[in-house]
Parts: sequence; C-alpha cells; structure tokens
Amino acid sequence: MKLELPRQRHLNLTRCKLMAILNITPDSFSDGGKFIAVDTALKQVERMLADGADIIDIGGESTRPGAKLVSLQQELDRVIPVIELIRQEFDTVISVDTYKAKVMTEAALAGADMINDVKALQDEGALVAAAKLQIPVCLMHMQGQPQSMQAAPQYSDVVDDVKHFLQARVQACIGAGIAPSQLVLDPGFGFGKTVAHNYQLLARLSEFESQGMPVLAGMSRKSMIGQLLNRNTSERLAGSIACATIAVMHGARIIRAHDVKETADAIAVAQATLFGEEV
Ligand code: 8Y4
Repeated sequence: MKLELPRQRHLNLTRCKLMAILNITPDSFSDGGKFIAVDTALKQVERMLADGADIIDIGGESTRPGAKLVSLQQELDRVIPVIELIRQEFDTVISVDTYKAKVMTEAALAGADMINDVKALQDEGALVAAAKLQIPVCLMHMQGQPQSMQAAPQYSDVVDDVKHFLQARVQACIGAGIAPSQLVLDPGFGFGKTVAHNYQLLARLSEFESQGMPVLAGMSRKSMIGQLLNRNTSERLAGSIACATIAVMHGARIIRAHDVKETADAIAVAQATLFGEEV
C-alpha cells in the first residue's frame, strides 16, 4: 500500500540551517487544556519563523536526563494537532522529534517533513516505518537510556565510537531501503556523555562529515555549557552561541537551538567566514 503524504518541503543543506525547538510538554496543558496549548505553540512558531528558523522541531516527550516517559497516545495527542495546525498556517519545514514508529507515521500524514530520532531508528518498527515514509531522518547517537544515561558514560574514543555507531545505523537504514541522501547524522551532545566527551565531539565534529551526510549539532542550553561555566539554564545563551558558532565552523549543516534570533546571527557570521558574505 502506498502512503499518501502531504506535499513535502525540501531542505537545501548546502548552507547551514537553523532548527528551532518547540516543546509540547505537559506544562503547556496546565491551565485551560489543549486549545490554549495549540494556540501558544502557533504563536511561538510565528515568532521563531520571524526570527530566522528554517525548521521547527516538535517533540511531545522530553528526552532530557531523568525525564518521565509518556504513553504513545499522550504523545500523539500532544504532537499531531500542533503539526496539523502549523502545516495549515505556515510554509516551514516541520521535524518530528520522536523514536516511536506510530508517531513518525501519524506525524508525516499530518504534514511533518522529517524525522528527528534520538534512538536512530532502533525502536521497534521505526526502521520499517521510516523506510515507508521516505522522508529525511536525523540519526542521533545516545549511550544508554534517557533515564540513566548520565550515570557513567564510557568510551574507548568517544569520536570513533560514535562514528562507528552512526556508520552501523546508516548501513541498517540502507538495508531497509532508505536512501543515503535522506539521512542526517548527529553525535548526540549530552546523551550519555561527560562534559569532556562533549567537547571532544565538538572539536572533531568535522570527522562526522566523512560519511558524506550532513551533520546536525544540538548543544543549546545543555549541561556541557552549564557545567563548564557553572550557569543554570537561563544563563547559557552566550555559551550556546559559542557552541553553535564552532559547530558551523566545523561543518555542521543544521543547528538545533532554543534562542532563534541570536543563533541565526551566529550562523550567518560563521557562514560568511566559511563561504564569503552574502548581503
Ligand atoms: C537544557 C535544555 C538542558 C535542553 C538540556 C536540554 C537533541 C535532540 C534533544 C540533539 C537531536 C535537550 C530531541 C535534549 N537534543 N535531537 N533532542 N540532537 N537531533 N536538552 O542534540 O535539548 S532533547
């Protein structure tokens, strides 16, 4: 059976794009229910697009260390109405942050253009679902499970280990019928890594390009910044901008971030340095 998906938006990754984080978490449901959450999300998206976002990444389950799991139905209830409305209202690339096969499929049917999977299509049915959908997928590395991954991260060489993992997932994707041109690779900053591991990955980020696929980097407000500088999440903007800038200089083609306007400026400056200015 052929899946009928809405028209897909395509991403040109010859230059670096900005993926803005839109979280649909229980907080937004605390007063007044669903309607208000969707309305709030749409207003946030409008602002993000005005500020320079190229992609809106929508997640219904927090993957932060120690976060609670949500049921499949809860995740669908949170994410699908928001994707449908964004698709109706805005002409932007929509990414769905999920590792669940059913959410991937329903999100694509609702208008999502790409899958952002922190489990790199290892969850049950995910590889087959993504292959059927034929939309771009970001494969991210994680050591362990979100609930416990920060307990004692260990690698022989973090860059080599993560590279080998991603190579193996690329092979699994190709074996399942996913075109290599649909894949984006991500070392997964903060997912089962110490601060030192994260900075080794950032220093050697350009090595991930060797696989011939665009690289995504997500460091915004993460503890690699907070622990290094002793700053809580609300004080991590300058550190986040520094990380984004370094990532672009090392070849990243998508930056995932919370602070859209500031990150868009940083990307533009790094890109002018790499490719010459464009006024
Ligand atoms: C403060 C704010 C502290 C946010 C931690 C966090 C990535 C990702 C996440 C990433 C890709 C997060 C869904 C973790 N990080 N997807 N997702 N790459 N592809 N933590 O690095 O933002 S959630």
